[in-house]
Amino acid sequence: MIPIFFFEGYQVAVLGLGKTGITAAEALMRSGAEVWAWDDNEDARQRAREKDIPLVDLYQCNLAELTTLVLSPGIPHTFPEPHPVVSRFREAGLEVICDIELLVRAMRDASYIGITGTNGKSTTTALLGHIMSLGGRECEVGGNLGQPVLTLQPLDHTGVYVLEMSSYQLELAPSVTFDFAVLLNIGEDHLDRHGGMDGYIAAKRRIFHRQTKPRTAVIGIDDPVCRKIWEELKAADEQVVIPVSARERAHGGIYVIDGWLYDDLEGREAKMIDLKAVAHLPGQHNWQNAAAAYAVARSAGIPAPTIGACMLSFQGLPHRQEIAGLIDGVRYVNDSKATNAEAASKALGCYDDIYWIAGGQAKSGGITSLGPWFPRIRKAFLIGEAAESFAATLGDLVPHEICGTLDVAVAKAREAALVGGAAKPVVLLSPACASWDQFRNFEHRGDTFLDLVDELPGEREEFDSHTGMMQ
Ligand code: UMA
Repeated sequence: MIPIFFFEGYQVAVLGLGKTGITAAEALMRSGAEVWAWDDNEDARQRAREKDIPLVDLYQCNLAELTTLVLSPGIPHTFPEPHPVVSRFREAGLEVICDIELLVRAMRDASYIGITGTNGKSTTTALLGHIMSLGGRECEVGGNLGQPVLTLQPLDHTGVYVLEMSSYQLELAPSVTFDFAVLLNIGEDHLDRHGGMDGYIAAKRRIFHRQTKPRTAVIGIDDPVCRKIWEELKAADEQVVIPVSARERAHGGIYVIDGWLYDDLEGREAKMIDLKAVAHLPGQHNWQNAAAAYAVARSAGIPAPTIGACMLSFQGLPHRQEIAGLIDGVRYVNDSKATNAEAASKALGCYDDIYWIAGGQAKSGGITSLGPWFPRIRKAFLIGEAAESFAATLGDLVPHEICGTLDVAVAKAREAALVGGAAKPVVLLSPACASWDQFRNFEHRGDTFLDLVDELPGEREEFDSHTGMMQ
């Protein structure tokens, strides 16, 4: 846990007692601060009481002795409107920050790598952490991907924090200047929290805040918003700027063409890694993640062959195109994290003969946007509340069956895949829906799928977790 020495003996307010708030309160208390914690939800307050975290009603308390409110990133502080406690603190001239700000103030000697983007930031963060660790760096990985940063280990000047940064966190950590800052891509997301697209872009752009050379910006140039930011950063010439692309050659950068990663950092194109052989980074979206991770690791001095070996041994993240097994020639893939059509399209684009398990609690727009991928789907097995509406969208275009529950869908998909005659059949759980109609969350849905696959009969083929290939 991070010692927050500068608040020893002082009172500090903490609002929101989810993962971030509980760990912030605990780190502050261990460091000798007097914590005043609050959450609008009584269950959350009860969980805090059980951990002996002192509760103080921050709507009513005397602000005279306070300087700081540590805010959970999920709580609005600007749009759609500031939380009343935030307004109260700001009107009194007090600072409002998140746990990342406490980390960077406490661990001043360490290096920092920040990764943001609308999609792919968790995978890129985990991959970079894997490469930096195996490359011999003392390294701690956390942030938005689920590990609150104040639970990480203290690091000195030899260590590096690899942090996934959400747009919410970027707005609440004014002191952070990343040695390497990665912006992967920008699409529409969280617009209500940022007052529209301009606010969202501005929040993401904060990843490059106060960078000067030799600090480095790594930026995906495959979408128009990031491409424009790249051009602006290049023109301003304040930090080293490295473009990455999963589509086209990028002079002075890292790019992927036909699955091959090319290193052009020194202006001499070199063909480096065959990403098609990396089982846990399938698809063009993952190639962009791999290119960004390579750009940082290579610039940080990790040798290219080490990076290539690390990519092969990367296991991916749970519930994101996670390989659940190879049974009787059928590959089972758990992509339960795909809670909307956009996310499901990434997995559907990776395989040719798909037995697709989809459905749950539908998002607006359903699966109409997935039309281009329909020819890859041999048959769909539909579950949950969305089954009828998905069936209507699939119509005569894709054979489908309403299965109701996941256990029925897995059994039926297996039967169909076994007799379908496809060369490389894949049973893919990529639901394009939230899970809450039948599961606690997407993790519960994915774990249930893994258990069901574990119980399937048949001959399990030896599976090389490094390459994802049958041996
Ligand atoms: N709360 C209030 N009042 C409010 C709103 C919320 O008191 O008006 C309380 C809730 O009752 C709850 C707490 O605030 O107890 C929730 O705080 P939080 O939403 O910040 O959740 P944490 O558990 O602290 O998780 C946060 C990130 N959540 C969000 O940003 C929404 C987690 O990212 C992150 O993994 C975690 O910190 C550790 O760093 C999740 C996420 O969905 C995965 N992120 C978004 C995304 O990826 O798109 C940004």
